[in-house]
Amino acid sequence: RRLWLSYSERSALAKNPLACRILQLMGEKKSNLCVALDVPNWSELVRLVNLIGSDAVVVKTHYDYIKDWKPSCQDELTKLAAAHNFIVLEDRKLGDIGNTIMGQFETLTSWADGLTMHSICGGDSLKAVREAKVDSRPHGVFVVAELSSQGNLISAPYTKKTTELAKEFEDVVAGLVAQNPLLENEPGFVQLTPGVSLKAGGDNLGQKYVTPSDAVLARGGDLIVVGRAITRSINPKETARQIRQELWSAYERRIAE
Ligand code: 5IU
Repeated sequence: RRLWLSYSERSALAKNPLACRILQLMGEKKSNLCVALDVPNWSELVRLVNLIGSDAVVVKTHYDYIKDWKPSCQDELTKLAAAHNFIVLEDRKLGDIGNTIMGQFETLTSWADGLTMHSICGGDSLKAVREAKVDSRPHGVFVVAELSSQGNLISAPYTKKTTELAKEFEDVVAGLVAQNPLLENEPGFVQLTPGVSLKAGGDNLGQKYVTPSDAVLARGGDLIVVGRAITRSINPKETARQIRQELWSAYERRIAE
């Protein structure tokens, strides 16, 4: 079962190269923290990366959140990723016809290791990812199976169909973005779980939060996305360390069960 195996054991079972690399790096760094850097400008992103880059396995970006993003940021981010040994996930949530997705995937993987994507357009959009011409670095997509936001429109059948597509396209799908353990018998996939903060609750625009330990133990998350709890902390480094610690000890409890 996925939840009882260690990340290192699971890296050998992954069919997608990015999933394999993420699972391996989680074991090496002893971290299951993905930091979401939704910050208004590039200098703020660099400042935060230099503070928390060593604690995170994955840095999740929304490049279009950053007001002064320019093409040179791509190279700079690649250098920061190498210096702090993290993987870059652009949370672009692709969701279009196959041909469009193929072009977007080819362009964005010039700097992002992974991309998020919606399954709304069906199997052929994943076939497009499979057929995209990319460099030899490990790449893959995280497909949105569930959302953390209040009142979102994803239905149970949509979630189920999305998990089936992930299995059908296991070579390109690194995992699912999900709030519940959907692929319990598939240890090669990584469950990316956002909507996590120090305390349960939410914000005033529909985001819902669970705690770090609930994300790992109750929700089955492998790689846990934490944004504002860290980026808006008065001491981001200290908060990142604390959350990293909470996430990792929850994972250790999970595999010891
Ligand atoms: N994100 C979610 N929920 C989702 C998906 C993505 O919060 O269901 I799919 C993204 C949005 C944001 C980050 O970039 O994860 C969470 O940020 P906060 O921890 O600041 O809420």
